[in-house]
Amino acid sequence: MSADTQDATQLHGGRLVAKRLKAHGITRLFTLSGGHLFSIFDGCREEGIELVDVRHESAATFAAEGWAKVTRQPGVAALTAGPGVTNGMSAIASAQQNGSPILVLGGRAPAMRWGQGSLQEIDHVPFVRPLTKLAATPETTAEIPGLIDEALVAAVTPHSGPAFVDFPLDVVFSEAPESDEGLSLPDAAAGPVPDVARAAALLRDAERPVIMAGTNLYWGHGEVALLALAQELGIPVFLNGLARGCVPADHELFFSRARSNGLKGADLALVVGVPMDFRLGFGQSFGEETELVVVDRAEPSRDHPRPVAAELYGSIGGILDALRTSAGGSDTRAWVADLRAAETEKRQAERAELDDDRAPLHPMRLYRELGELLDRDAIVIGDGGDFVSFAGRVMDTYQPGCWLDPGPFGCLGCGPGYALAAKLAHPERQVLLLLGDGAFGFSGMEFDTLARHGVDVVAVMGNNGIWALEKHPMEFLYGYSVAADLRPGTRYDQVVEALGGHGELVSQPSELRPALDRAFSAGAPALVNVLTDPEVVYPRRSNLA
Ligand SMILES: Cc1ncc(C[n+]2csc(CCOP(=O)(O)OP(=O)(O)O)c2C)c(N)n1
Ligand SMILES: [Mg+2]
Repeated sequence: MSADTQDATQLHGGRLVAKRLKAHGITRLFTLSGGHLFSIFDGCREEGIELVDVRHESAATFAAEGWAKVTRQPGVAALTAGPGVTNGMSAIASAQQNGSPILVLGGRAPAMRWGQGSLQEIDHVPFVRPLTKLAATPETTAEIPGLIDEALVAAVTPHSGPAFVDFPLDVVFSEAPESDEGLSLPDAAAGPVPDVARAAALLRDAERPVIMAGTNLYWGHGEVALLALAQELGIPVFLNGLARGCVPADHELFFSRARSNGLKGADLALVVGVPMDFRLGFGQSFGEETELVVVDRAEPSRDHPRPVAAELYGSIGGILDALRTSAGGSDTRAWVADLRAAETEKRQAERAELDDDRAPLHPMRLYRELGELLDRDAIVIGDGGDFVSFAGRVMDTYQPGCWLDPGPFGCLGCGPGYALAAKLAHPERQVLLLLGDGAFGFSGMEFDTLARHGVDVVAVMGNNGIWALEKHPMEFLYGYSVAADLRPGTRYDQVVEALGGHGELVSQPSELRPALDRAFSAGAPALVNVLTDPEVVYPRRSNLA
């Protein structure tokens, strides 16, 4: 041992964890208790990192993901050994598919007894590794600070995603010298800017260009460059995932309803930060003749499902800026006007549903009234089936990080964790959680968490008494449905009241606005339980492939 290390203060492993988290600006740890985590809790207490304790590890991990989604900083969860970690698996997979930078800390049975059958002993690393960018276990206490740094660097390096470190009980309860040195995290907006000449030439020749951008635009902080490019060249923009809000919904170049006209009719599409997965029809959402220029933070993890004309990987902002300064382009005004006409026509066609006066309510009626009372910076979270599909279609987003859905992994139950984190990160903003009655069952107990921590999220439930997104398709395919019904009219509002929140029941359209106003000023987490019509079928082509 050198003289230096002998002189350094000895700290226990949990404190070493907390010191590195703090050094990277982490202020909160989402968790659920377990003895394996006590030294990490103690370290966080000493370092001033707030513990936010929830009712299920899935919620802790979704909260870490939600934190990342609304702050673009890594979110951190601590899960106890064995079942704590296995309970977090769905949320880890979700973070992987959303590219969300999170760090999951696991407890772990003691190394000195490994293999002898300690309580909650299981090797997490082999089953967590396929879902993470790094999964590791320190063998000594002294390795802890370096491993925390490596894990955070892995989580934020493009493509960003989850990282996992578990801590054997004996290793994390022992002491090692404090170390102040460490890695710094890469700048999420930085990266190489490859030669854009070919893509710029394609863009210059395009008469009907479009931009289709998704989640990695947001992770790569590319929104300013995207808007500048779109405005300078007059390119219509379509957004999905976390990119929603990167161009405000009321911008003259933003379109949503006219998506198929735009993507099918384009001669050139800039596909920015979004994989051509099922959400883009595996590439078939674009026209057969549409040439594709792909821009992303890093090479894709899967092959593109159709040929692309150019691929540019690196700093999304840098690449879009380079395209803006070197491309130039043709006059797109007629193309933009065509799309605007289609957009306006489709929005007008929604009017009847938005004004629908039926009871139980049409979900679209609810979205009209919600749209009227939300601020531009409100954070809206969707957790449910058809209820959320309707919202995704009609709710407008004006700022980045204001629309959180489960993403391609589609895991029900993510919402309360996301909402908890969103409101903690932005206490001054409205946080609206849209919940299906089915979705509520996965993490409804988190209303207890919200109440205990004084986190005033407003949840609005579309309570149709069914798993609509499954029931209607099954009836369509088989002529009947099974395993698709819930109890009609369940008083989830009373459940929330019993947990310390505010509850409202809405069964008539006229009751909606007053109930929403009371919920937003309740001074407690609230659930507005809106009875919605189970006969309303979401117009869906396919939900499986
Ligand atoms: C964890 C998980 N289990 C099951 C599903 C399949 N699933 C997708 S949507 C849905 C129905 C959701 O019902 P609800 O939340 O009541 O919303 P509704 O469709 O009725 O509006 C189901 C079961 C899923 N996506 N995630
Ligand atoms: Mg339902």
